[in-house]
Amino acid sequence: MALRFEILGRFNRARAARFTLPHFVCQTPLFMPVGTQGTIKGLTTSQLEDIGCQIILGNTYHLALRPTSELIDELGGLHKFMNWPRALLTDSGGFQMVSLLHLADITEKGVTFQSPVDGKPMLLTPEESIQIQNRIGADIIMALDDVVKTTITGPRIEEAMYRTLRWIDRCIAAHKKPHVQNLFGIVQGGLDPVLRDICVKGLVERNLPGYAIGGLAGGEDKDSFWRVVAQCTASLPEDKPRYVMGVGYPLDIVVCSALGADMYDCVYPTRTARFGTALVPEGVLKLKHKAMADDTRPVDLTCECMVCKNYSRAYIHILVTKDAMGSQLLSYHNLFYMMKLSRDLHSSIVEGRFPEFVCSFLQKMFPEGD
Ligand code: PRF
Ligand code: ZN
Repeated sequence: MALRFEILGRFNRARAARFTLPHFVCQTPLFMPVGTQGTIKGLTTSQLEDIGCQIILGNTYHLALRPTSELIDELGGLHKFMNWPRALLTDSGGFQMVSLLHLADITEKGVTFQSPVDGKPMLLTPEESIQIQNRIGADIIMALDDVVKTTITGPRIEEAMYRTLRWIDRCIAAHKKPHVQNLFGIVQGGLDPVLRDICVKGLVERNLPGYAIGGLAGGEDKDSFWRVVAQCTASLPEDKPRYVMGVGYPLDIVVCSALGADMYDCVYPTRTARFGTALVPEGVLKLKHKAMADDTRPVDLTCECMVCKNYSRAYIHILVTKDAMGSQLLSYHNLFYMMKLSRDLHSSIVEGRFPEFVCSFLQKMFPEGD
């Protein structure tokens, strides 16, 4: 195992930990920004370090197509290639293919899809996904899973869960670098508590260094989503990290952390920035709105980030439709907000004031009389 996970504090089910990975010592709960082609759109790696980013997520699928995993390997791995000294996690690729290309087809062998580069049919097997991720060299690599939308029902959910369990053994067998890279398994099973339970038990038997809860944040209602998280965290091992995949709304991160989850990733903060939306304690602020045109205040009056210290809403309002700098500044602010949220969760749990933090978070987001 190439990680250490030491719990520093708890509040009921919530935990704060020191999470030691080969390239960085992280504090949990933590949020991972998503970088597709080896970059977080709009930010340099030194800016990511400045805002306190500890670990970023890269997508196997994108990196394998361009610049190719062989080239990344030749250049000394993704850390070196993208000039990022801290921790990295790569996702296995299946989910991206299924969600991006509707042409993807899943069989027992793996995921077949048409290459967006030349249109040729390609097959991503569990073995290949791991081989590619071994070449890329991230601190955490993800098993190839069979992901189905939580909004569908019927035997497909069960098939995908059992296939994910069969594939985990192929992933484990293919993994050549367990001493430097941590392979996480992914719990599937839709919204069915019986299937989720079978999947958790099956993965825990394999004694992996960490576990992810997959298949969520795909359009199901909040009650179902939070219930699956609560059920899985209740039966996953206490002393291993738990990662809820694809989750990135601040409120969901607060709720899932209260339920005992430790890690999150999402394109939301950077994607929404490109549409002119800032994350603020009150919820969101739409910088394209007419009212911003003559608003001389910073994006968030309480934010300590470089953008809020130096620029007005009026300035960003102009930029947002005219220049890439607009979305760059908003991405910087939004990721700063996510990093601060992670730090606040960690310190409030360690210092025994998690309930006060959650109350004040909710009061700002849902003020009385609104
Ligand atoms: N599996 C993988 N990546 C993912 C997910 C998943 O279930 C999600 C949740 N929908 C986001 N990213 N491999
Ligand atoms: Zn700011």
